[in-house]
Amino acid sequence: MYKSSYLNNLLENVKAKYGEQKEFVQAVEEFFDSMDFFVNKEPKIEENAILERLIVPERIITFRIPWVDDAGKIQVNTGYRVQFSSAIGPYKGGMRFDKSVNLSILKFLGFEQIFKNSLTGLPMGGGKGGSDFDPKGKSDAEVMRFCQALMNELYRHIGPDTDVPAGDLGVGAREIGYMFGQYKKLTNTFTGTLTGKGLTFGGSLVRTEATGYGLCYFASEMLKTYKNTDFKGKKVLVSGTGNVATYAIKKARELGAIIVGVSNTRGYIADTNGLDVDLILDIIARNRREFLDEYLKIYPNVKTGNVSRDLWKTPCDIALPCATQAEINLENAKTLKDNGCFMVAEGANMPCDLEAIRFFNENDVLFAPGKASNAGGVAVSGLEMSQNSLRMSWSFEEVDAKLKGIMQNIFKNCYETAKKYGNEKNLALGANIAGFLKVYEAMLAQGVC
Ligand code: 2IT
Repeated sequence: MYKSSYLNNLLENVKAKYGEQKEFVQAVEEFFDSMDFFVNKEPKIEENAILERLIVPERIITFRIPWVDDAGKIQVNTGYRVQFSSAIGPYKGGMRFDKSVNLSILKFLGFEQIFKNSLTGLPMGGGKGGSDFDPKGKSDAEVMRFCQALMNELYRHIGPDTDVPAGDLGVGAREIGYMFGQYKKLTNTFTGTLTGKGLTFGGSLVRTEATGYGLCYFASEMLKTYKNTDFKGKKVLVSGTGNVATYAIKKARELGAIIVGVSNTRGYIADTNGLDVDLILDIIARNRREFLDEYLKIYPNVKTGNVSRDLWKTPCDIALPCATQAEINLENAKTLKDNGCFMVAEGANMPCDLEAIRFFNENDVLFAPGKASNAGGVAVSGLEMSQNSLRMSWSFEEVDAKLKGIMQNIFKNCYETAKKYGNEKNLALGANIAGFLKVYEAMLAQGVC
């Protein structure tokens, strides 16, 4: 129950109307947790129905994706693009290909993206899309035909000043390349309509590393500000073996951390003396799926198990959940705290559930919400858009320095906002209010639309 009856009524309506969209409802509730006293201080929010408007996407496109597999059989998937908010810029956000994809997940991701993109300081609205296509076991030719079939419909809804998709789970440089090729063919234009492109056709250096590196830059600011320390000698757990986890592991190690546990969907490995990071990175690059088996062949004595979330039972100083949503529940959160973990920074989108977040904030575990700490990926996407518009490309060092500056600014903005509103340790509060303010002012200025 909130103090604000406006928020209570709204949340009740959201639950009544979208009750079955549990991921979306959690994302809204997590955001409302930060809005309670703020909506009373700012009566214009209610007067202008800002939150009522913000929780309904401007547009949702759902479409059929028919494609032909290698056996000549016709397959049909569902495609989506949730164009959530264009208050501060063209819709911007990734495409996710995974069999779990549904409207609830894409609405939660699109909603988060509004505030995340706002926090980057770049002019990007919020959007998200994807398909229930399962890339596992598909041939390269099948992935290409699927991406082309998807773009045959999506192309009419996107554009460099309208909506700029990128990657997310299951969508990397290969998929972006195929989608870009088809978009270019259908529109007869060569524009920066997708980000995460290959380096030979408009992609930005550091886009691949950006989310994981950005997470570590943000976490470094937390360590410095709250604890007057850094990553050196800290024991770190990282979940996931995807793009975010890979570069988080790499950067954390570079900054002096000891990686004591890693997981994928099949289980985890842990060694409180530190895992062999070079070997981990080498296996991930070659054979992600057999990651645990390969590692265990060489280090048969490390601790292991086939339940991914048991990773969180490993004693650590810092946890970086980088796999996917709902990886850390209340029980995992309590175990982390009991075993000495003092800081959790989200690399994935919403890996901690609402009870876990509330537990961290109430029990003196520093917590960074993904919309702030994983914003590095979309920030470099924004820099890719700038480079495309300028018809220029910046060096690795230039983009990396800009990324670092953006992550430091996001931290500062979240921290100072949290402090201003009475709880300097609550970065979720800071991120939600700071991200919201820019969107809110833009919505007020643009009238009822
Ligand atoms: O969750 C995210 O921020 C992303 N998947 C990146 C989106 C983007 O447009 O680069």
